[in-house]
Amino acid sequence: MAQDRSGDPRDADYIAAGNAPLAAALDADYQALGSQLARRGIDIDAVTRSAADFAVALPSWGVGTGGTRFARFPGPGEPRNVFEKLEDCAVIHRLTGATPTVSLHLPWDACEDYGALKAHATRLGVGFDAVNSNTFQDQRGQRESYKFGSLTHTAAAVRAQAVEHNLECIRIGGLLGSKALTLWIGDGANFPGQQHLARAFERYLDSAARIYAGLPAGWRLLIEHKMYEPAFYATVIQDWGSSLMAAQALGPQAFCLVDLGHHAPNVNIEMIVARLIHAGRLGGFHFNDSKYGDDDLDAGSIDPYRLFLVFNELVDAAWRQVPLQPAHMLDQSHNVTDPVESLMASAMELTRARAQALLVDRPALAALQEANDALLATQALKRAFTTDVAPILARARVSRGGAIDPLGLYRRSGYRGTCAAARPAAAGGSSSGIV
Ligand code: LRH
Ligand code: MN
Repeated sequence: MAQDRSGDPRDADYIAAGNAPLAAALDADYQALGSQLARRGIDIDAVTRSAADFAVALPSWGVGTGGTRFARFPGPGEPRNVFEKLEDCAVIHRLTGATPTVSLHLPWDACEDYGALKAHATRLGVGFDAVNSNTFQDQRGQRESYKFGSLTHTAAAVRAQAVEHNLECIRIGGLLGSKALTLWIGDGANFPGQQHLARAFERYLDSAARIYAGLPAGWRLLIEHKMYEPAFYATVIQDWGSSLMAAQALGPQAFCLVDLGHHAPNVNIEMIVARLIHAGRLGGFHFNDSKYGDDDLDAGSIDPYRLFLVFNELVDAAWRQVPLQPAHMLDQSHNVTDPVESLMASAMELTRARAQALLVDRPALAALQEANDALLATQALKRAFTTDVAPILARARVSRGGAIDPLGLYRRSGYRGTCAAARPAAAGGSSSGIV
């Protein structure tokens, strides 16, 4: 019978005690899946080791309750500052074993002492992935407004301010051990004629080159495209083509970041991934899911087959020995769920999609593709996607000191309640805005 006492979900003994009652069933399921996969010529332990090595970065802005332009309904025990955000991220990593780093957003996560922040993270057992700049909001006391853009604004003073902010993000990231800057700007136009489409792109390239010049050796600039919002007619970096052109113009440290929610419905995102891999410019992902727009829903919650097909392209490239090190990051907004639970579920969905992609019989698929055997070729993918890899995922988590049932153990731990007591809610109830 699962342990029912509450405890610290980051505590190894608490996790082990929570796993104990579930271990025998996991062993039986793992053995059964192992013999099934062996009949398919697949070594289950090899897949489990690879699943255990998979890591995805957490969005610091994702551990607080998100909102829409209509409303935000804060949940209990919200993190009130970046230190508390890291504590929640550490819970997710301890229970899943798959989220060792956090992607910060500046100035949302600005603090007095980044040395203290780094020490806090080290104590919690987490590190830092890409830092995100923010020139899509005006901060209190800011000299120049970003109302009509930032890096592509017609006024040099505004562009200079935006460049300076990005260079400051690189400096802060350097203090924390980050090795990448994610550059997403909302610059664009709401009406035809409002902006000169070519000159705006030229201003982008000029400003981005000034940021690129500030990149330390070994750093990457991750250019994030987005079809629309906040601009509703034209966005300067609107699609993967604009992003790729910019990366190629800037230099070898510039790459393209694919946020799954930044495309028109039905766009073939795995095809975009294949093209960016071909161009040698696939720098990373913001994983989430969506049904209509940039909904920032939990990864794999709407279209898990699409997520599988994206990882199928990544695993296929690795099989073809294409050098590839994309930064895997989540970028979600949790409006109606406990953010810790959603981020754990999403980290597990990514690990699942990738583990399933590892089950594809690639030599057989290649032969079917060469033979134009469309039916058996697509069946080869479906067979992998429809394999229940849950025992592999659980065993991979345990091998990382994680939980067999992260969501169950998290709920039994009473962590959210503990946070609600320790973090009295800021006054002011539901406000608009995503974070
Ligand atoms: C833009 C975006 C970007 C972040 C923001 C929080 O929609 O995906 O990656 O800066 O969300
Ligand atoms: Mn994003």
